[in-house]
Amino acid sequence: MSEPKIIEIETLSPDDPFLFTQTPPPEKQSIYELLEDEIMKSDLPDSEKTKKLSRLLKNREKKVNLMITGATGAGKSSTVNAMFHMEVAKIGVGADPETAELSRYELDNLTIWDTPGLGDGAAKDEKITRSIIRKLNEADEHCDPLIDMVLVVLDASTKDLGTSYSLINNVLIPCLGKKAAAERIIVALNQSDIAMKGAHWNAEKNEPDEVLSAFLDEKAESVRRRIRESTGLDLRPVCYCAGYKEAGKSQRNPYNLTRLFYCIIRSIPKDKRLVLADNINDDADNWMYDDKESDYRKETENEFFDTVWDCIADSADTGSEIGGEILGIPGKIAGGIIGGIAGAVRGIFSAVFGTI
Ligand SMILES: Nc1nc2c(ncn2[C@@H]2O[C@H](COP(=O)(O)OP(=O)(O)O)[C@@H](O)[C@H]2O)c(=O)[nH]1
Ligand SMILES: [Mg+2]
Repeated sequence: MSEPKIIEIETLSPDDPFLFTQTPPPEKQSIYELLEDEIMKSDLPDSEKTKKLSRLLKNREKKVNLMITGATGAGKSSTVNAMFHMEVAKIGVGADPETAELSRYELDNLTIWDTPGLGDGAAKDEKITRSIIRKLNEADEHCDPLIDMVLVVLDASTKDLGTSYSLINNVLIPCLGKKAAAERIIVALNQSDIAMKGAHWNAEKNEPDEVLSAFLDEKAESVRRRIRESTGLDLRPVCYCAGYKEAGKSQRNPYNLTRLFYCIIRSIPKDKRLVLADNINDDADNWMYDDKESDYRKETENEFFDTVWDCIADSADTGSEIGGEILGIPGKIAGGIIGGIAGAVRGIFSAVFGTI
């Protein structure tokens, strides 16, 4: 399993002084390498291969920055650990966040900004809020917003969500503006398993029974209403369970992590999504249980296939895709490579998700 390459406490100073790197363990083959292989293996003319490889290389430079925020103990670290190939610090015990500044975790081109929880005192809250606002206003080297999306983790098992509402309604949405907020904020209700104090959770199937499902729907609806009434923005929360694995104790697998991951990839710019494919946690148990409202694993795979196609195809290929005859030879070009690419994407996800 890969480990985060860089772990650092964000100092919010402009010149990032504390960068240190660990030697990464041997890598599994990345999606970029698989795609490179497919392009090389294809019967495309050499000039086409070169064009496609160049596009792929450009795409490989993309970076994704996710911010994860919410109250202390909501399950932010657990969520990141379950979803990605990184062990994010310790899973918190106790209520005291170590620092009032943001922590940064990096794995390849994926950076996660973890904010300490709010609600541990007004002075601390103000400091954290200011750090969040500054980070959300930061631009990357292309003058695009640095933070691609914000995941707000709420604890479904608590009645007191006041601090989280205040964070969403008074900080995140006003800071991003309504349009960007609609696209880039995901509200997620974690700890669905213990939302009714542990009752109505079917441990064998690792899913809520009907009573708990209805309770969670109502909880999600009430969160949605609170945000809409205050900001006019309609965000539909995802109920899930990050699960836990503690040595010597019973283990609980994640639930609906597939749905959450699917929402996350859809919320980040299309040309950056491959970064996530490369860093997804490949423990199949983490992706086995969900509400089956949709086939999230299949949809995720499709989403990535579209992304890959967009990233290496050019206008001639696209023309051939729709027109077929219009461009003649490019039609063949598209056909000659599309199967290999679909296979590579499917291969990655069957390995990660276990089946498909
Ligand atoms: N029952 C249950 N416990 C969870 C879940 N997610 C996290 N936890 C537990 O909640 C506690 C706080 O989690 P942590 O990830 O450190 O929260 P953070 O402070 O938001 O980073 C830990 O003891 C976790 O094991 C979940 O989905 N279900
Ligand atoms: Mg944490």
